[in-house]
Amino acid sequence: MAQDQFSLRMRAYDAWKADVLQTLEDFQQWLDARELNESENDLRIYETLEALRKDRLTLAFVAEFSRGKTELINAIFFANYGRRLLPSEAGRTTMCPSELFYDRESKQAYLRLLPIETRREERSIGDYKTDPLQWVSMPLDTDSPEQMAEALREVVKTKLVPLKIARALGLYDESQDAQFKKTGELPEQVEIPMWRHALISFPHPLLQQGLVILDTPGLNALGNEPELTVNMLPAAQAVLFVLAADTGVTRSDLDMWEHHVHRKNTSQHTKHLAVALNKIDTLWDDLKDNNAINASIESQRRKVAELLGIDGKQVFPVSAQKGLVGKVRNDEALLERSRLQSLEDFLSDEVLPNKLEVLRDHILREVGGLLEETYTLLDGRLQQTSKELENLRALRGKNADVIQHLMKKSREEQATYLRNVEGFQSSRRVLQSQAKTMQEALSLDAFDTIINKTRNDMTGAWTTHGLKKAMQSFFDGARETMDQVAMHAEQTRTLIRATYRKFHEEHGLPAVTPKVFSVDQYNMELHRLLEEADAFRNSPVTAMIEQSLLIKKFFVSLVSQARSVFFRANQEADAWLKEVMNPLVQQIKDHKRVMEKRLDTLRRISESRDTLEGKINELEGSRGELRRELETLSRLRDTLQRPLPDMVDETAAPLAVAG
Ligand SMILES: Nc1nc2c(ncn2[C@@H]2O[C@H](COP(=O)(O)OP(=O)(O)OP(=O)(O)O)[C@@H](O)[C@H]2O)c(=O)[nH]1
Ligand SMILES: [Mg+2]
Repeated sequence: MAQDQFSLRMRAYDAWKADVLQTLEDFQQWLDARELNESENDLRIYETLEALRKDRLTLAFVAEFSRGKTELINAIFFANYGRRLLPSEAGRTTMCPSELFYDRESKQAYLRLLPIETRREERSIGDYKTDPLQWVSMPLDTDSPEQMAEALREVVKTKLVPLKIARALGLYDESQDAQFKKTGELPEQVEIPMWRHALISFPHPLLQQGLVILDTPGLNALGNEPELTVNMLPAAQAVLFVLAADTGVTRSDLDMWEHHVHRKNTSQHTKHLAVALNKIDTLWDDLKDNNAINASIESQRRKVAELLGIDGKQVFPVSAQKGLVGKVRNDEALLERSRLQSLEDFLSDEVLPNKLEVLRDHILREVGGLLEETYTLLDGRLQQTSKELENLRALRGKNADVIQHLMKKSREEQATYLRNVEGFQSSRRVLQSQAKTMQEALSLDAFDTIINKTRNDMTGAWTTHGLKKAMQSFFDGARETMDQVAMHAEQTRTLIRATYRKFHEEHGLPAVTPKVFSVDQYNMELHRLLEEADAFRNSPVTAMIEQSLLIKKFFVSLVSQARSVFFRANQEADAWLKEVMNPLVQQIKDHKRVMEKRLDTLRRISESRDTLEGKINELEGSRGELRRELETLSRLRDTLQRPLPDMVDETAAPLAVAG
């Protein structure tokens, strides 16, 4: 059945992750056992392992109200419950954003609800997530779809509150109230959502494998809760925008698409955007033949693509409702007619493999270099050992003079080397002061200074123009900092490069290209936030009169996002500075030891010629050992770089990727 395809691939993806996880753990142990593990490396591997464990695939459903988001989610993912799991019958409007996922930390499946009143606080939803006590929690009984469906009805609940309260929460605005426009009378009571956000955790296999589904409410929620557009949607791997065939593309659909969903010029390399043209069953007509019906569906698809300015391939005509019924009743013909499969194929053929690639790139970026460095180091040791062995073999049958001469030469080499190491120590000090400048520029203190300045600019300047100026100056400040950091990083790298080259050329240490630290990614993220800010300024919601609360909210989520960009840049710079010299330091230590050992060997041979054969045997032994270690390391490297599991062949056992 159609759903199995996505599940199957999700399982293959999960198996791949488990395999990589195991490999990394092996690598970590391997390093530990050989005392090759610097604490920074340890941390890096640990963080990569954590990132793998926490990896999630988020799909967000966005649309105007009543287009069928919730029904689509029910049909694609939860048809196996044999009923509508999430409330999506007529008149059941989703009132708060709902995240469906699996919380490994909790033994009990749950529904957690954040009271709407928290909108008054200056805390982000992300922040509330770390504080379960602020949520109203209800257990979900996974053995009873009825109990679950019943509990999940909470997300459609509303309540009546006095006008003043609705205003204070930023949930009433007369310019949006049709009733007020008609009668000129303000309501006494206003209907508002009961909850601000819902977290739904239960052990569904897909969710257990890391799928997260974000269902959003259609009614103005994107404008009301800036955190959704600033943080949550950009973090999703795929956003599914839903339209309905019976309403076509309305003005408000277009507004939402332009202001919140479709961003031109934004880097969307990790993100997919697809449009579901839902409710095609309303075009089914018993009096028309199939060809005519298909032609009208095709023509709608083309029109939608044109209006939204996207490729027709990104538009998927479907019927969520018939798809759900088809699956529940095992009615293959109906399911096929619903065309749900093509949308599911898109998720499993495009979104999922792309996610895997992104994750693999991340892993290789984090620990791939470490593996290479370790390999280079051991390979360097192997070369040294072979050379040493050759030298010793050449000593067979040589007289005492030759050995004396060799000792003298070795001592001289050692002295030059030690002088260079001293030079190295002083360039290390230069490096440290460079590093300090870099870290200061990226510190959160520096960030807060930029923010405070902007905050002052913004106080009282709640006009669109004032807002534009303040935001522009904030982003200019942030960009300037990043540029400075980039400059320092490049200077630092040049210095390190020169040092590496010196040791390579003068002492034959293996050539290493030092790691690069780039701020490009962070600049890109800041740029995206700036675009987000522009879109927000230009959106119809911002034109509302009562906007200061909203702007404050927007600012809070924008700042928290930018702050996290700075924080990550800071952490990466920090880790980079700690690590970038490690391979060289390690090699210098290694080389020093090799030289000492050589002198020692020569001394012993000069005292007793019997030692020579013993030493040769010893070196042969360690050469064999090194070769074996390099093989192990290659195997680990191969696992990390192994081609993506073949997801095309449906008949292949999905778990075979581990072998
Ligand atoms: N005919 C038809 N009706 C559908 C289809 N999908 C959903 N509906 C109906 O459309 C209405 C809205 O569906 P929902 O899934 O609640 O829509 P939503 O986009 O989640 O709406 P909000 O939660 O209000 O934002 C319900 O009455 C559904 O039964 C479909 O494929 N065909
Ligand atoms: Mg809904």
